[in-house]
Amino acid sequence: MLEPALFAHGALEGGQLPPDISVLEIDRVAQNVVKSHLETCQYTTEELKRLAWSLYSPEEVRALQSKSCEAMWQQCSLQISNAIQYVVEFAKRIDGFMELCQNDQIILLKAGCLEVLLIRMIRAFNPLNNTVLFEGKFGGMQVFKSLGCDDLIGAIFELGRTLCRLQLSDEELALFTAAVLLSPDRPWLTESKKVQKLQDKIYVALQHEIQKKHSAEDKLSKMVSKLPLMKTICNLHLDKLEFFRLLHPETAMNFPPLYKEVFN
Ligand code: CLR
Repeated sequence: MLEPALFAHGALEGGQLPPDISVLEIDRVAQNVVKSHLETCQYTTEELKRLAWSLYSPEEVRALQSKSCEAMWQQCSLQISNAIQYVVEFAKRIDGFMELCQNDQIILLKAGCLEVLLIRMIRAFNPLNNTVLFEGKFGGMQVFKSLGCDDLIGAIFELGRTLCRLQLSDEELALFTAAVLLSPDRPWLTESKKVQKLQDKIYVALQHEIQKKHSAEDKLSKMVSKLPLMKTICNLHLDKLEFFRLLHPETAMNFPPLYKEVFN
């Protein structure tokens, strides 16, 4: 997804709604998406605030760094797989998602769930010390050294930092992740028009939400401008996974089923 079609014809300028969408409907969409997000975000804001104090000690960092590449990949894929389960649950609770054909549901989840995780990551990312939540504690980029993917990790942390600067609220996060999930331009969708309609409403709701505090055009375009970096990260992840599979086929075979299913 690059520019949502809505921006192209200026339907959103000046706070106007497209003629076929009512304020009531937009409120309903926003409420549903925000509720779904809060019910499935894995960690509450309070939990994360408490956890921010538990950092990996230098000894623990050293221990993680001296793990084998295979063991660390296994651990990361398990964490990612757990987090994906929550994204799947989020998708299912978004009005309209379950009404799409099963084929399209799977396509949207497979294509979008890492992007959603990367956006969700900002809740569990501390830009003050450049750390992220991993297995219950916060750690910096060094923690992931044994993966042998410094470029990928570097890109993920860079994204974390730039997204944090936008200071997204949980409402904005909820609507942005829903919009990313419901991208009508994913390859092989059979009912992309239906997906487009759902995404349009979500973007209007997001616009509406941002306008409560900021000039919406500005913040929304900044959010949308991070999508290419996310796509790059997703492709880099697939490259690394493919390479890892070649080197360590037995370990890759034992990755969590959900992780394998989404990224096969
Ligand atoms: C993202 C937000 C979710 C909870 C969550 C679970 C697993 C975390 C992930 C967050 C952020 C990125 C993360 C991941 C586990 C491993 C991965 C820390 C916090 C790092 C960047 C390593 C990536 C390794 C590659 C091989 C993909 O709600």
